[in-house]
Amino acid sequence: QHKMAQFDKVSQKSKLHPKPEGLTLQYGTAGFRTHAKHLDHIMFRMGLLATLRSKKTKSTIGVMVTASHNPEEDNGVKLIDPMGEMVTAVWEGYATQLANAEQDSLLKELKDILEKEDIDVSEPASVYVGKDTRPSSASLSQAVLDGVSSLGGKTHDYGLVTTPQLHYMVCCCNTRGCYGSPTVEGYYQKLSQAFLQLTQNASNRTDDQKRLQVDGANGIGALKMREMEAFLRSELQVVLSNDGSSGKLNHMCGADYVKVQQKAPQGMNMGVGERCCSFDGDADRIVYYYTDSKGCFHLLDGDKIATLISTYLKELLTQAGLNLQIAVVQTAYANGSSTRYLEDVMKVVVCCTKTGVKHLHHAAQEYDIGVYFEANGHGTVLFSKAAQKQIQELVKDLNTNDERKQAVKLLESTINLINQTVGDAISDMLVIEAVLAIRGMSVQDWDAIYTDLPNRQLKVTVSDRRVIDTTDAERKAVTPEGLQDAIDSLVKKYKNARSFVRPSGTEDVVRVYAEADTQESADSLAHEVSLAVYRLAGGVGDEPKPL
Ligand code: G16
Repeated sequence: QHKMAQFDKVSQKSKLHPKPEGLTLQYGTAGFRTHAKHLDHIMFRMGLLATLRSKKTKSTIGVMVTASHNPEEDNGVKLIDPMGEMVTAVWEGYATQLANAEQDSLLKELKDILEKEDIDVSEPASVYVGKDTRPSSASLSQAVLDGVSSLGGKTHDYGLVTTPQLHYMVCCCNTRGCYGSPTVEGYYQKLSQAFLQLTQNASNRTDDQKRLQVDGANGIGALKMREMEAFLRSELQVVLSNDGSSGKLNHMCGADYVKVQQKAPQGMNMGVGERCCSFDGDADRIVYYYTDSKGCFHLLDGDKIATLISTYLKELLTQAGLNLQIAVVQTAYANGSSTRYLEDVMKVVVCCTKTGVKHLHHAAQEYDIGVYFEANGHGTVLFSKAAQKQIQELVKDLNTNDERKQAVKLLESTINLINQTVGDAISDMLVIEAVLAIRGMSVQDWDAIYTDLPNRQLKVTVSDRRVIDTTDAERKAVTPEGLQDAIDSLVKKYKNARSFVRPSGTEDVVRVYAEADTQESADSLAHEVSLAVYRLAGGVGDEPKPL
């Protein structure tokens, strides 16, 4: 009886969020993402799915309404599993199944998932919901809330939060507060305390050294940075630009723009040599940069961040006498110089996964300490339970005058500062600032650790990007026929060259990456490979032009 009433309610409510007939959407790199006008039914249905997932896991699940780095007109949804991770591949499949069911078969698909997963629909459910600052996010997050309540789930609407903040809340809730307190204030307190503890170990920094220019991408990260500032007690002096008061989200600013264009964002007044960083639209990515006295732009991307953090952690482990294995997880976009440095000089394990934090996160969980970063600045550090326990016990065991004590305490505070649930621009920024302060390094010292190979990223529009299939962590194209051979022979023309192509999972484009010994070569290789994609994979519009 109860079940029937529940299904009736879903059926009634779903009519308020109808699916346009024939529209099919694929679950991409980080969930569904497209123009906001196509997403109302998706949001309602992801509310349903999160409720089922919550009933199944008997835990709180998160739903974040955001399209992160995409243009303001787009939107999207990211689903968060109990410990703050992305949902599993099987549930991605269910997401696609529900998203694409025509209106009259929605209940059938819903019941199918209930049956396959042996879920009792009368179980309680709890879903946390958050949204970014896009104009469309308000009504779309309401659609999520409607979906949850139609299946009898409880919701907590966090309103405007960064994606990593919502991941943090979900993890706090499901660990019953062990990870922290599930409030925005709890997040600021946990991170700022750890940051202040770490920076106590830095000697006499000037105000200039404490100063950091932050480009907020005109998004949620800017709002949250403003809220957090007071907690940092001037140990970090943030100069915020693109704070959303006038400019458009991600337009000529933000981490993706800076990384792909390899230039400073608009709206930032950069002094020579000054340390600057950019967040993306939902503040889960960060890149650093500066311009030198010749006006030359220097980018410190996710690869440089991974190198800085893993060098610091490795040193602390040695000082603390701890035998824990560090690994760095990258993707095909990692600059060849970074991989060489990590393997040959630092001698850490390096592995390569497909694009998408869900893949990197998973790989990083295999090690005592897994540092994972995509070149675009998306990443974090994971400490295994056993590693955390060893560190915490050593802090207690060691005598105050034991010289290992300081290193172990630094490790402990670093664990508290890093958001282990997902890449987090604010948390990563604080870790980087603390590491630079403790080691007395300038952004230039950090940049000098290794020199990037010149590289270029381009986009090609094709009629159906699914014609490109890849293997070997996306480094080789399997289809269309002849494309990989064409790339191989183009790469041979250049020195220290490498190139690959892959369909994007967040935008309707094919991405092309090339690196080589000079910028001219990287640009020319990227262009030639783009032409090969255009010709062999059904390019639309004008042929790609040389840079
Ligand atoms: C998302 C994913 C990232 C991925 C990026 C680009 O980032 O979370 O892991 O690198 O998309 O993916 P693709 O090349 O498939 O379009 P974000 O920050 O937009 O959520």
